Amino acid sequence: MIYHRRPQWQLKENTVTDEHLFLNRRQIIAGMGAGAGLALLGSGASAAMQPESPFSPRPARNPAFADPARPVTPESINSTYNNFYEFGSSKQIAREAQKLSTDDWVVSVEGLVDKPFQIGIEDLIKRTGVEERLYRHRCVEAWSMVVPWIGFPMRKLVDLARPTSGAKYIEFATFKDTKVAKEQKASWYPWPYTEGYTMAEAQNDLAFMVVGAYGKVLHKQFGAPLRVHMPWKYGFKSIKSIVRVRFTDKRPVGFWESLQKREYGFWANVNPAFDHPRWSQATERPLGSEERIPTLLYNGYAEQVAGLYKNNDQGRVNWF
Ligand SMILES: Nc1nc2c(c(=O)[nH]1)N[C@H]1C(S)=C(S)[C@@H](COP(=O)(O)O)O[C@H]1N2
Ligand SMILES: [Mo]
Repeated sequence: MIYHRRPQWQLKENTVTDEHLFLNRRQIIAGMGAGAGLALLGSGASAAMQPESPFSPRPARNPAFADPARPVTPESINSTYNNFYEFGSSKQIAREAQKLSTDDWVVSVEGLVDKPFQIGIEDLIKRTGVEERLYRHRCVEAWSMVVPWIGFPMRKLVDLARPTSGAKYIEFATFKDTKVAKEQKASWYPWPYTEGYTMAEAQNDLAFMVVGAYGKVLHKQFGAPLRVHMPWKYGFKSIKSIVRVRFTDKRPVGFWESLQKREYGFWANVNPAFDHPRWSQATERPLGSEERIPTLLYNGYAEQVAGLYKNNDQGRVNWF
């Protein structure tokens, strides 16, 4: 393992997150939408603060993924600033997301596998075990965060599923239930949300299945009870609230890719040198901070993942 090496891009101390900046941000948001904005954010925050069951014992932190070289984003910030379009297109969906019931959650494993099967989330966790990892997350909208996730390597899910030799890609799908997620009534979106990766990406050490954060069961707004985190890819690749895993020989077309493939390509690897048509990707704003910091190639994970793409056309690897 080489991950213990101190990253050379260790950032300056003045990027440290400060709670009072969060208060400023709340005031700014409240100012934008008059009273309604404040009420919405306030109620979202209180819903988000409902105590979630702690993992006990608290899973051990994997030392290979313990140094994100940036401060961990306070839970109070990133549990009230989310992208989860099923529940609305604003960032304040935490309250609405509480409608999701994660009881008796079953994940279906399908496609090019020895034998398709369904597995309950608790069974799944028993089979894989869990650990804590600190990961950076970079949204294509140019904000970022650091989260102490709890979960297991995606490779363990692949091993459990036993894909056939014909499987070239893995595809995940989010739940679809218009009674729970009102935005899924909007027919111009290709619901359910889906995302896919190559088998090599899925089996990379960094590819992570998430079931918790901050020592607790995953908040609903974070994508409970099971989501992906691919820390070297833009955030939209990290699909939430998964009900289906499918192995296939055809490259899957994700939710955002099918809407706008010029903006949200299959690879979507973080690359400060390639701008999104609407946002520069050169810098980012860590949540809770007003400062912009440089964005790093592969979100700083080049050492672990650059080898996956050596045969890609490097000029286009970012988006296509
Ligand atoms: N099902 C689903 N998964 C999703 C999204 C979504 O809208 N629906 N948004 C994506 C985007 S754009 C980002 S940046 C991250 C945000 O994760 P967070 O809200 O936990 O910060 O989730 C990703 N996964
Ligand atoms: Mo995103």
